[in-house]
Parts: sequence; C-alpha cells; structure tokens
Amino acid sequence: MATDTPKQSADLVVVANRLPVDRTVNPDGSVEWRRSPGGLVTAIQPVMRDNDGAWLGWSGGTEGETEPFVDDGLTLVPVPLSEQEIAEFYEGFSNSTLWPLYHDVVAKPEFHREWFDSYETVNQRFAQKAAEVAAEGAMVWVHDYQLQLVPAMLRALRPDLRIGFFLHIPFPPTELFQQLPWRRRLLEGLLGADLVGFQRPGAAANFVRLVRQRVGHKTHRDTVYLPDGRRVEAGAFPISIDSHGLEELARSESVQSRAKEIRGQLGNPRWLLLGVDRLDYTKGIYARLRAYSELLNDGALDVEDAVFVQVATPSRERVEQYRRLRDDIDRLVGRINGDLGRIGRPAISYLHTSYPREEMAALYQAADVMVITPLRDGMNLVAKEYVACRFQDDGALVLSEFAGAADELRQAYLVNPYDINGMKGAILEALTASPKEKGRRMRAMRKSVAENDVKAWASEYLRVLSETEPMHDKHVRSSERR
Ligand code: GDG
Repeated sequence: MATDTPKQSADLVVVANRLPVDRTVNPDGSVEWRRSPGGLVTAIQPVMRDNDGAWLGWSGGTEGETEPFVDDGLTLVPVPLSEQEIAEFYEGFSNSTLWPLYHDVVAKPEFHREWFDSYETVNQRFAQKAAEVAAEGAMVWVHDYQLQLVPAMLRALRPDLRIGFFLHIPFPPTELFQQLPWRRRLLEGLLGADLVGFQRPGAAANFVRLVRQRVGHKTHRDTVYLPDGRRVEAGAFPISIDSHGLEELARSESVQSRAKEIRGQLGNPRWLLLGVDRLDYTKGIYARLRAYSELLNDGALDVEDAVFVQVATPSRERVEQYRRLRDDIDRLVGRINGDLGRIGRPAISYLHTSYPREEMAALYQAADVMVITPLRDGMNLVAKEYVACRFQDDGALVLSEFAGAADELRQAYLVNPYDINGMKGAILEALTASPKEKGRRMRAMRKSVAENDVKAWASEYLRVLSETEPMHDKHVRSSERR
C-alpha cells in the first residue's frame, strides 16, 4: 500500500538517469517536485506500487544531496550531480561520446579521458545508492546508456540482487563500438546484469558478438557464459506506449475539437503533414524538410493545398552539436518559407517548443500523414503514438527503416532516410493512397500497437528477469552438492 514514508528497502528498484519528476524552486524559495510524465513511469508505476518500488535518478539540477521522498505513491531517491559532472558525465560522455557513436556516428563522437572518469564516478554513485535502497534479493532495473557501468558496480556491492539492464537507444555494430577506448569496461559493466535488454534483436546480437570477440567469454545464441558459472541473457524487448490511454485522449471531445481548430488555423489545407521530434541530429529533420521542399519546388505539391507542421522540442541545448543543428534547421526553414511560401501560406509551420500531451494528441488527430525519418532510432515512440490516435483507421505513416518501430509497423510507408527521392516518393504515395489502402495499413498497425503496449513491455521484461538464475541460488546449490 502507498504511504508517505520513503521505503527504506525496496523489492523493485528502477535506476534511470532522470527521476520522473523535475525539481522547481518557487519564488518564495520553497521546493516543488513536478511530475514529468514519461512512458517509463506510466509503464512501471503499477508494478512499482505492487512491489514496494523505489526510483533512483538525477533531479535535473545541482542542489546537492537530497533525502528520498514519496511522490504519488512512489519512493523517489535523488542522486546528485555537480555542475562539472553535468558537463562531463551527462553532456560530455553520455551525449557527445556515446549518443553519436551508438547512433551510427551520424555526428562525430568525441573521446575525452576526463569525461570517462566522470562517467565512472557518477555510475559508482548510482550503484552505491541502489545498493543502499535495494532489499535482500531485490530486483534492480537499470536504464540506458548513461548507466552502463552500474550493473557490474552494483553486483560487486550486492551479489544477492537480480539485476536487469535495458538500453533505450541502438547498440552499434562491432566495427563502430570498437572505436571506444573504454569498450571493454562498458561491456564488462553490462555483464554485471542477469538480463541485458535491447529494442531490436540485431542490437542483442551485436552485444553478444562483441562480448565474445572483445572479452573472450563463451556465448551461445543470446546467452553469455561467464567463467564464474554465472549466465547473462541478452534479448530484444521493443518498448511501447500507453496505447489505450492515448487513444482515449484522442477520442475526447476537447482533443477532437482542438484538432479541427488546428486545421482551421492552418487555413484548412487539403493535406496536413506532421513531424514531431526532439531537436536531435539523429531524427533526420533536415533531410525530411528538404525532401518536402523539393516536392513543392517540383510542383508535385502546392502550398495552397498542403502544409508541413514540424514540432521540434528543445533538447540538450548546451551541447554544441545541438546548437549548430538548431541554427541549420532555422536557416533551412527560413529559406524554404522565403522561397516557396505565400502570404498566409507558409510551406512549413515550424514550432521550436514543447506542448502538453493533449495538444500532441490533437496534432496527431489533425495530421493526414505523419513523417518520421530518423537516420537511426532505438524505437521512436512518436510513430506508435500517431498510430494509437488514429482510431478512425485513417491517416498514413511514413517511417524510416532505421527506427526500431519499423520492425513492428511493417505497414507504414517505409523509407531510407538518406534517399531524398525515395522519401519524396513515399510521401506522395502516402498522401494519395486510397482510403481503403490507408485503412488496411492503419488497422494492421493499430492492432500491433494496441496488443503490445508499454505495460506488456514492462511485465514481459520483468518476467524474463525474474526467471534468470540468480547467483546466490547457484552458490546455495553448489554448496549443497558438496
Ligand atoms: C529515446 C530513444 C526510444 C516530444 N515532444 C513533446 C513530447 N514528446 C514525447 C513524444 C514521445 C517522446 O517525447 C519522444 O520519444 P521518442 O521515442 O520519439 O524519442 P527519444 O526522446 O529520442 O527517446 C527512442 C525512447 O527513448 C524510448 O525507449 O523510443 O528511440 O531515442 O513520447 O510524444 N511530449 C509532449 N510535448 C512535446 O512537445 N507532451
């Protein structure tokens, strides 16, 4: 049962870079924690409540050591980061080394030894906190690329725990991963887990191959055999969304009327195309907008008929590559609108901002075609969100083959985001397909998203993790045999 007293020892501990709340300081100096509703917390909240759960993560600020507290029935354990650690661990090693490297080096990764030192220090702090919070024999679920050393560090402190790790972003092919001066450390870090989960089967295969080649452990299919007798399982667990909740929101009267209003404000175009992304160079925004502008320039589309709404949510604005990307997109949009727009008819309606969930649902409802063209993406939840909102079985999805979501959303208009002509063709095909064809594709995709929602994802992962063989059982059994 939920209480207001933070759990002293939890049976399920989630360790993620960020807490599911943001710390804000009011003008009178009082501190407030505001829920930042992410898919992860929606997925895990029910299991956390049933299992005396605790969530460990950074608050997003530099306020120093803060005591655990309870928010909406969840015990939250803040892990502090200093200004320098934010620069070196977070903006540096996580977002300027690992992020580009793991996304097919679409930007050049930077390697700095002091960044890795900071990554190690911060990972150790997370491991230490998790070790303090986890009950005897508890399950600890570590998330994402910022915390890849935590599983081994935690196992060293608490061999009784069952440890899972899930990577939300792609895991690169061996040729790219080998560039990392700390490649072996990262692999050994992950091998501290009992179960290492990825979005796609190919990522799990990359990991197992690297472990065999670089660390020299025996492997068979998705299992790694460690010299001490322990086994590590790798596997694909494609993440999803709260599809039922989102569909309900999309069906609501307020969202329906807002969707109509949006179309009206855009001059009731015949076609509304939509892109929604964090402003990130992996999302392929630049090439997508170029492809669209060429369709206008070629005369295949006309600004009197069509408008492209691009929402680009501000992201990692202190990182140089992100600042440069923002300038590049600003310039491109300015040029396209300057060259191709008419009075009251911009070619692209560009919004560098973030919106509440209701507004996102209204945008999804308003759009005839959703265009998602990342150069590489772990999953891409926006694709699934669009599909979940299209309860009338209409609309069309243009989707990059290089997004994890393409494995499940096979009925999307799949594109190679590096192929501008291919993207132009797919956008036109999606726009002009018959309602019957659109309905056929959308129904199939909706079925997949409804059946595989985020709750199914979390419970499947935790089920597999709970079936892994913990080390202490093995010790007990081998001592019994003696
Ligand atoms: C990483 C991986 C993987 C965006 N703008 C607004 C807003 N959003 C929401 C979307 C969606 C989420 O943010 C973005 O998720 P994505 O999956 O598209 O991309 P990443 O942020 O890169 O996420 C990715 C994911 O982790 C999960 O494992 O799929 O591959 O890169 O939910 O709707 N939400 C609101 N306002 C906005 O302006 N409310």
